[in-house]
Amino acid sequence: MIIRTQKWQIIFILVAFVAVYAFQDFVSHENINLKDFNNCDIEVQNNLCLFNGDLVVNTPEVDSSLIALVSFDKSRIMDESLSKATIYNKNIQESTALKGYGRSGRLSNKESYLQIHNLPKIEQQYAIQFSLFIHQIFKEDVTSFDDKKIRILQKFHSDDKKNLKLTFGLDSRRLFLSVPAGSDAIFKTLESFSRIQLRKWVQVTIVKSDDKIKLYINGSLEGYISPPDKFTYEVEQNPFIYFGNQLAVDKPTDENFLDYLIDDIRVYNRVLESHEIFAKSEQFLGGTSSDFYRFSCRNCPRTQVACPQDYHICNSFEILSQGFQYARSMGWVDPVSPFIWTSEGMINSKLDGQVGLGMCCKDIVYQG
Ligand SMILES: [Ca+2]
Repeated sequence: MIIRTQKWQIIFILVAFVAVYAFQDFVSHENINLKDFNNCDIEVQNNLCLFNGDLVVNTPEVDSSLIALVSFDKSRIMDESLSKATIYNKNIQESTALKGYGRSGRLSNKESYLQIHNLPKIEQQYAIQFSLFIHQIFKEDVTSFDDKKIRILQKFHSDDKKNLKLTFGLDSRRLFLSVPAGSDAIFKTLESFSRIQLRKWVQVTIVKSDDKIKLYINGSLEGYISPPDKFTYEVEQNPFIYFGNQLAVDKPTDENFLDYLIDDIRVYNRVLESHEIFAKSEQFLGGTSSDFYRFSCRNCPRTQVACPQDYHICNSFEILSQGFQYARSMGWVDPVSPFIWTSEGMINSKLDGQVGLGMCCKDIVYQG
C-alpha cells in the first residue's frame, strides 16, 4: 500500500512537473515579441518559423522598413505592418479586391477619406505604393477643355503649399505628381506618360530618395523630379498620408470628384528599388515584366520611333504576344488610336503619313 501510494505520488509529481514546464513554455511563447523575429532559423510554409528551438507563428510582413500596410482584408480598416500606424477613415465602403480575394476600400463620395498617421522616419526617404481603380468620374463641366485635376493622394503638411500631391487629370486621364519647389507655393509637376483607364486596376508607386522623386505606374518609371539644389523639406512633426476627395479639388468649387477603389497601400521609410517595384507589378500586366517594354513615342510617324540601348522596335510577334496587352494596360491603344508600329511596318511605304504608338522591346536571345 505504501509502495502504491509512493507510485501515485511519483506519477503526480511527474505530471505536475510536466504541466508546469509546459505552462511555462506556453507563457514564454505568449511573451515572445514578434518584432524580434525578423530572421527565422528555419522558415516553413504558412508563416511558421523555427527560432531558437521554438516553433512560432511568424507575422506575414516582417520588413521593418514597411511602416504601414492597409489591405482592407481584415474585419476593420487597420495597419497590418509591425509599426501599427494609426488609421482614420470616413465613408469608406467595402468593395471587390484586386487579387480576387479579400476586399478593397471604395471612396465613393466627397466626404470619403483615409488618413495614415504615426509614420516613423518618413521625411528624407520614403516610398508609397498602392493599387488604384477609378470607377467613375463626377465632373462639373463636361464641355471644359481645361484639364481639371483631382487630388488622389497627398503627403500632408499643415501648410498646403508644402504638400506632395498626386492628382488625376479629368481630361487627359494622366497622373500628375507635384512637389513643392520653393517657399512661394511653386510646384514642380511631373505628368505621367501612361493614361489611367477607367475600371481597371493600376499600381502606383512614388519613391522619394535624397535627390529625386520618382513616379511609377504598373512598375514602369514614368519620370522623376529633381528638386532644386537648395531645396530642403521642412520637416513636419507628424506628417501623414491622405487619400480622399475631401478638400481634393484644386479649384474653388467642389463638384468634381472621383469614385475610386484603393487597395494594398504600403508605405516604406526607405527607397524601393526598381526590381522590388517590378516584382509587385506583374499581376497588373498579365504576368509580363514591365522591364520588357519601353514606349518611344505616341501618335508619331515611323521616322520618330527610336529605342534606347538594349531595346529594339518590337516586331509583330512581340506585339501580338504580350505587347498589345501591355500597351492597353498602360492606357494606350484604344478604339480611337489602335495602331502600333512594328519593325515590319517600318519598311512598308504604304504606311507613310500614318501615326501610331512607338514601342520598344528588350533584346532577348531566344534559345530553341
Ligand atoms: Ca485587399
